[in-house]
Amino acid sequence: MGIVNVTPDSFSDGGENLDPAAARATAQRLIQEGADILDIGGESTRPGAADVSVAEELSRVLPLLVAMRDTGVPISVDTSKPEVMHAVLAEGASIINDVRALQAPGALGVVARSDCGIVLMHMQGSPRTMQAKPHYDDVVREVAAFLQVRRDDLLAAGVKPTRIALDPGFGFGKTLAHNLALLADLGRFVSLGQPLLVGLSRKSMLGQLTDRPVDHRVHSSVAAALLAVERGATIVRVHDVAATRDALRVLTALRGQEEGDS
Ligand code: HH2
Repeated sequence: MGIVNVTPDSFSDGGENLDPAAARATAQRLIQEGADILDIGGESTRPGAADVSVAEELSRVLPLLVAMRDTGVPISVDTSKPEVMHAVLAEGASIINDVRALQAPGALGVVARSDCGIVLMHMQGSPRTMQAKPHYDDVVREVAAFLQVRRDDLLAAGVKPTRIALDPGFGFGKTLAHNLALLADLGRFVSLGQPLLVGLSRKSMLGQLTDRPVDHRVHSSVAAALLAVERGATIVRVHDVAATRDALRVLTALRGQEEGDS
């Protein structure tokens, strides 16, 4: 899943795609590099990010969605607002990726009435405050329990399980230790029975581990994506599609070899 943030303030690509032609060029490049899905975001969720109105978010997301919807690559929209969900689904989005797991009033109903794919992500707190003092007694158990409840709420609303992917939400109300515990125990999330999406690309935990600024985290991001897929992730949400693709080709070849051996 290749990331295109049409925002002034995203932590990694903020401001790069505000011009519609630049946004299209980024999206086309990610497709050429091998993205299977494009994830378009119009609201930054980095720690401390400002709120964005429905009208503003739609004015950022819709032109790119309309430009890219006939490329054959499914478009995911990263949003938490039911009004935005409704509008982008009407304009051809295939997936709603919600870092707030459809907790906004009305959001669950909007996706349940459509046939879109859904990503439910875990976050502790809200972007404004989430990194202030994250606390868990058992991060893996609590995050898995939350995702299971949200998944079951969708099933109760009549959504088929094949439409739902889960995401532990790396960096969303989590310390480095929490993030590492989640990555080490990714199998617990796989055992919930849904495809697993993991987003570690260029995130601050990689900065903490490597002491590198955000534009020098490609190598650590590729390593993180590879480790996530090895532990069962089915979708990796990344900025650096070409580099991630190459790494995953090596893993795929190795898996093919191992299957041939057994
Ligand atoms: N991370 C970000 C945004 N959306 N969605 C899912 N499902 N999982 C994630 O880990 C995730 C996400 C944050 O990264 P980015 O979009 O690069 O930055 P920003 O939120 O500042 O736009």
